Amino acid sequence: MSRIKSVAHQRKVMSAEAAAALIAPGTTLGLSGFTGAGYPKAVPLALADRINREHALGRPFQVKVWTGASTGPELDGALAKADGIEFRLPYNSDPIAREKINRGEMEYFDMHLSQVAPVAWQGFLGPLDTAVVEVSGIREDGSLIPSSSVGNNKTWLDRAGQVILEVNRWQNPALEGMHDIYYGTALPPNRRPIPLIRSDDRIGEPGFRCDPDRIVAIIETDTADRNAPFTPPGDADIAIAGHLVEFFKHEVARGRLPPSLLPLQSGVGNTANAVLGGLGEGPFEGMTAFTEVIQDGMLDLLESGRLLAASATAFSLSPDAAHDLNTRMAEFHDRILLRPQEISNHPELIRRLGCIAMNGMIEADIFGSVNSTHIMGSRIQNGIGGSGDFARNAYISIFMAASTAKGGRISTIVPHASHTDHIPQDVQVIVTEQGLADLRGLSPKQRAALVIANCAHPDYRPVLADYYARARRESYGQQSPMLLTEALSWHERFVRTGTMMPA
Ligand code: 0RQ
Repeated sequence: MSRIKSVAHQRKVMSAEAAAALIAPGTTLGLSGFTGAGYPKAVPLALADRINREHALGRPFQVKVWTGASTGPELDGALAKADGIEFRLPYNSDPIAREKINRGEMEYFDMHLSQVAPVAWQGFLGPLDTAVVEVSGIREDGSLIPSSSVGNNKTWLDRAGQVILEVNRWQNPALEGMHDIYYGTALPPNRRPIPLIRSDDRIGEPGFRCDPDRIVAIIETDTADRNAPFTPPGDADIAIAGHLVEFFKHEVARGRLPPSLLPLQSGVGNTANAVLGGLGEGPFEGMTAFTEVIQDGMLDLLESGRLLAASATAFSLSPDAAHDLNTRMAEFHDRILLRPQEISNHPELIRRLGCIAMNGMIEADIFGSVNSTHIMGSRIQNGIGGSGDFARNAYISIFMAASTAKGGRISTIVPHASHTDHIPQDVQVIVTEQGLADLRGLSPKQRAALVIANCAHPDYRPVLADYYARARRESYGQQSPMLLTEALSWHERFVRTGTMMPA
């Protein structure tokens, strides 16, 4: 049965190829999608085919791509492979697009996820020509039932000159009612407080409004989201989770956190998932989440009853968890809310609710600067995502990683970060499998001593201690002791020899 309940909308149904023909070279697309959930699955593929044909005829054809965050291979992968993306924002984890960016063949503007919608309204990025948005249905009144992610879709639908919709039958009909689309945002000087007091408050509408006159095409699809499987947590992940649970217990015991903790934000990846698993085994009850994505561990916590409710902008589930959720969506219907990312990641809300932010990192330096995005200072991995939105505004901002990468050839605790996304003022706790460093209230010298002692891998700890001891003697200044010629020598050594370890 068609998910399009409005007769006027049914008349706009066409093939993905016909819809792709409506997109002009050089224009800007606002596409749905957030970590492999709710991205359009037919039009980008048809557009990539069209771009390939144009390129074969020697005609240039590229577009500018704005999304919610990462998407799926049918979008970023296909368009990047066709050399079809001239410019991309705000977060990418597709390997083909990553390679193009790192070869200098694609421009990538990596920005805070909360700021994408406001920036689109400010207008300095130019006009948004076409929105391509996946929805799970169209109601009789023409309002749109969102899909498994909300992202920036409200803004794309409001701003774009023309709108192409993909109505995906694969999405569970029980998604209807789980979204909270807030229409109260505005640019200064007309901004007003967002009336959200608790993380699970409903402040908006269950669907998107969309002017039917701007809808130029509707495509019906039946295609699964791309759900990446989680590998079972490794020893390092389990150790990190254990250190964090101990830290939270300690904070509760001292009266610095309530027994139900504060609204949790958890990043993506295996470590974050293992931490959620660890919280499920800890003593905490009545928890809530105000976060960006709902991953497997979050569903387990909801199911156990320890997590009362979760607010996010997207699902980010393994295939097994997605299948499981699809069969039992109704059970979670009233306990999960999906919001626009300008609300799920809103700095003022994060600050006011007092979120506990837990995010992965590439590396941290001994003073607590964190690099979330760049390998050896110059190669992009993914992007800052929501980590900056949360880290700067959280009640406690935590970054975590195994103490080594690439089989021990890289130390993730270094003398000086090769790129900085989060300055020491925004990094309060660093955790590796070796231990946890609570850096709150410490000077740079106190931080360095603790990070080296608690977080560095034993193979690298003496080398780091030696560097720091010499910096204490020879540095130009002693507030943040540093040896300028050696600060990045570990990275330089890795690039030259394949390991950070001195010979
Ligand atoms: O490389 O893929 O070749 O194996 O980096 O690292 O250990 O698998 O960790 O998947 O948790 O990612 C920071 C990238 C960590 C992620 C980052 C190599 C490592 C591996 C991935 P391979 P792991 P994770 C909300 C919050 C920013 C966005 C964010 C991220 C690959 O967490 O993108 O926080 N964060 N969003 O081998 C060289 C090092 C390395 C290194 C790891 N020091 N040097 N390579 N690697 N450390 C969610 C969203 O915003 C959507």
